[in-house]
Amino acid sequence: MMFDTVLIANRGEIACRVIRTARAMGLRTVAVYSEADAGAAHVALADTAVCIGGAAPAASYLRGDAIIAAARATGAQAIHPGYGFLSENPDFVDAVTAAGLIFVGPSAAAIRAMGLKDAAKRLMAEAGVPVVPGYHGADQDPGHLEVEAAKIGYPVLIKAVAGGGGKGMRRVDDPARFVDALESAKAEARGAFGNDAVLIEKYIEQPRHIEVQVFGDGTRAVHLFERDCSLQRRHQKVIEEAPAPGMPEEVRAAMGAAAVRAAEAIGYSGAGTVEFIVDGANGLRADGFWFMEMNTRLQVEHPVTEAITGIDLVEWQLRVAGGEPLPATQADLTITGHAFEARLYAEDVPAGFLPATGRLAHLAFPEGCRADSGVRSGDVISPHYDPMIAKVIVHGPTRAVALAQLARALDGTQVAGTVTNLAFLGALARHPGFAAGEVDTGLIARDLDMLVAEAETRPAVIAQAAWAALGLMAAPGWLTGFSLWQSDWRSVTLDWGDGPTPVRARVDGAGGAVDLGGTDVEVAYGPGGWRFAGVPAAPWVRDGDTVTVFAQYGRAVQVIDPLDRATGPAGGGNLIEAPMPGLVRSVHVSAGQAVAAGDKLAVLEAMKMEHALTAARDGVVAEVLVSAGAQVEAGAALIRLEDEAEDAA
Ligand code: MV4
Repeated sequence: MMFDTVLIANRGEIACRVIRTARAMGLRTVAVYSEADAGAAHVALADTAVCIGGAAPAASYLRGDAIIAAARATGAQAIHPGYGFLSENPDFVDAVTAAGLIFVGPSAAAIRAMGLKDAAKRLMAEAGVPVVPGYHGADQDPGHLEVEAAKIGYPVLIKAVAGGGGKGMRRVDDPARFVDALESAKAEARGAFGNDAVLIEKYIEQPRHIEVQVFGDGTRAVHLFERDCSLQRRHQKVIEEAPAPGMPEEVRAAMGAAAVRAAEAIGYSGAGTVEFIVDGANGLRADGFWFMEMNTRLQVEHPVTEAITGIDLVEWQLRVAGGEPLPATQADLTITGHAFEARLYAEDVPAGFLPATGRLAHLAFPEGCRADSGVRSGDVISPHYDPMIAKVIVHGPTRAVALAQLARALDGTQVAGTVTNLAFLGALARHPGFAAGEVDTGLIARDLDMLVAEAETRPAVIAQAAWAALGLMAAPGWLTGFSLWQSDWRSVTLDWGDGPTPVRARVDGAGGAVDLGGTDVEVAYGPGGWRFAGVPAAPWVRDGDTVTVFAQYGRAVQVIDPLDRATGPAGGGNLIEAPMPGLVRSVHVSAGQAVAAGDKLAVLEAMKMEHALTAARDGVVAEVLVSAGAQVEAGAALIRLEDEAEDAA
């Protein structure tokens, strides 16, 4: 190899993933990190690490100079960019090369050639790669573009040449709307890319996003088959698979050959992806796919290709960057089975997929899947970067088996401490249309409501949370719940999404029941441990006042501290209520008495503990509603303070 040390200019799961392969190849690894990532997994994984700046990407991961300086300082002879950040920045490639270092990826020229959609399409057309019928010329006069659109035939798509990921795109069905749509697309492109040039394409009605993995050595290239990434939401890929469902062999061969021609046309070196748009209207056809764009980097979803080919693409990247020829011929490469990847994000799906943050109190993945993650239990999901938690990858002998493995892997994935899109991924993995191979880019949008609907938390799950909150999950000792006179009822206030709810649990040695207020859940301890409503207890964790039961993709149940309730003014701020059922041990005030915030008003005995109920604010006692010795229910009013206005009068 031409180098023995590689610097990974990235963070999160891809940095960890690259470090693992580099280390397995006997290379020394250098991580770079922002101040916000000082405790991150990739820093711990590398042999050495260098802080390159502040949390914002522009202050760290996008600072090419700091990254190159870090390489020099640590003796790294090569830099792997991962994806995103500087991975497709030709000026960075030039700077790396000028510094006498090796960029693990394509040449700056290849990146530039694919950087603008119009030039890329012209180049591909010359190389005999099918491109979407349309106009991608230099003449941007609106009148000329309108004529071109009419020649193409409506509906057409106006696209920003500097665009990507659906930005600066406008569909036009009615010729009368063309000029408006053109202006709007150009305005968006100016704003987003500082370049308002557009191209026009025939609109492909039922598009499927099928991309071909290619690998070149600068002269020749091979393809490693296709990935179907049609399951997207707002141009964000959610679940990817390889190979594409319903792909006939001759179409696979035609797309693969076209992708190889594309790569060889630009002297491509390293891992790349040729993205096609495919007409999914009536089966995949050799005349129904067209070049969209070429991604000159290793992509997020590369693991599904690794699964079906058995190739480690990062190993190939490092070997070819180190001067080796292509590690395989096309004849060497075959497809085995089927693979899926699901992208697990910290995001609030019901709130519209808003990015979420939080500290991961717990993160664990089941057997039977590959989980590429950049965070561990205890890590914080940073608000500065993409809130990806992990990629869950499965590989099976057939698509049906792989999909069942994906569903099972998602069921067994345990995340506590932040909201995630896990339930959404699970719903997709069990979506009947998806299972039937009807992957089209509109699937998620069409069935969004069903996919984001949150199932009610099962009573057995809440009951287990109550049992855990009360500290009863250990194997029952013979004294547990033992009581001479009556069943040992214990109370706890829980909130599983419907607001604070008082819950009571009766413990009778190796069994009992939980009263959820209207629903009773039978509890029993047997050889397999606790069962709730006959269902074995699910794995669970407690983190502070949150119990997370890993059932139904994870249900977080808040344990409401009764004292918070007592001091939190209830009933408009005048009533002090019993936070749970109990015995009034003593009352310390009388009507008309002035009290200050924090003064002890009464003592309630409950759950074998004495709870002092204190005034939440200064005020005057209006009425004492109970006396010592009284048994009270949760929520019973004990003391009423006068309205603050009355006091002021
Ligand atoms: C198209 C198209 C229909 N016809 N081009 C979306 C982002 C970029 N990758 C290209 N995209 C599209 N280009 C023509 N001529 C429909 C889309 C499209 C899409 C394509 C693949 C997967 C998901 C998509 C979601 C919306 C639009």
